[in-house]
Amino acid sequence: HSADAFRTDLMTITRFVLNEQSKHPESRGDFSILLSHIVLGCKFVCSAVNKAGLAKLIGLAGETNVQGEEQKKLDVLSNEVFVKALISSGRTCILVSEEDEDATFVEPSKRGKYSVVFDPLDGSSNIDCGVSIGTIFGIYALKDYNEPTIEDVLQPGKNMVAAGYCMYGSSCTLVLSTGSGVNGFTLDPSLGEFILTHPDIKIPKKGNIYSVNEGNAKNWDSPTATYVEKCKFPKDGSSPKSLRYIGSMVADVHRTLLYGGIFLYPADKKSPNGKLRVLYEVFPMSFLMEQAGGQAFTGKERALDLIPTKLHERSPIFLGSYDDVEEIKTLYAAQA
Ligand code: AHM
Ligand code: MG
Repeated sequence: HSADAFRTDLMTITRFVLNEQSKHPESRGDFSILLSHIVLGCKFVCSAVNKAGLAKLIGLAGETNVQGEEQKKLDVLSNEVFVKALISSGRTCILVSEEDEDATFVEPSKRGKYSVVFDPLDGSSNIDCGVSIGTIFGIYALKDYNEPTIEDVLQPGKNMVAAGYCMYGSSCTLVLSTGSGVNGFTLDPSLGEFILTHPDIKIPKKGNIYSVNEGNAKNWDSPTATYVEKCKFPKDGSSPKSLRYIGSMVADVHRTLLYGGIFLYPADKKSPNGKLRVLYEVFPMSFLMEQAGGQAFTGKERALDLIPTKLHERSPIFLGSYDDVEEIKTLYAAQA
């Protein structure tokens, strides 16, 4: 049994992506290089997040350090790390970050074919209390990247070639799809490597958890209100669903992916477009959900069909288990 005590054949994320690429003979390894830079950003943020509680002691984010210099907030720091890592990969041409008002156009000498949309540190309300937060990213490939324009990133989510997130939680988990299923990798801190721990993730067809900020219920539209009422007081004899809501999209979506159920950030009277951003929150998570066998719906259409008109546009979103999202779709269809 001693031989089994340690896994000796480790599937790192790099090895995994190289394997996938070898199925495409035309591939020149650009995607692996891009991904390794994203992974570096995730490792950096993970390490910074783990030390965040020590901020007062050692002078981290948002605190004044011993030299009296103002330290950068964790989200600002994370953004800088991702932007620099992505540019230096030499494989990107346009970057859209939640932290930056405008898109970044990479200078011609460092340009490559990929556009990356990302939220470097999502779940801001959870940063200071040590609750799970995450990075979300989506990747487009441009056919021609000599004259990149904003239109090149204002593309429906279904045009993405890859999407993923990294959750900084009780462990650091990176979930990735390159368009053929979803795989999860856990950071082994002693190796500094993400190891494949959740191969081919499939979301349960139906779940028994709903996840929504019920504090907004007063302003919900009727399909959302009806749906949540049914979760709590089912009329068909089934058991009520459990409510779980962390308030970090990455953590709420990660649980939904693994356990099944539905995550909702609906429109309400105060925010007719909901809260979550289309390009770097709604799209990547919708891409992963579909790749895992679930669905993602905006209240009007399949989320990945949406064509964004602005970089930081918002949309309502309902995503999760196939059957649960189907129910929401039926309620919206009945109202229309
Ligand atoms: P942020 O980008 O300011 O961190 O906001 C996004 C977060 C998501 O992670 C989460 O799903 C949502 O906001 C929670 O919002 P609320 O506090 O309104 O429930
Ligand atoms: Mg965010």
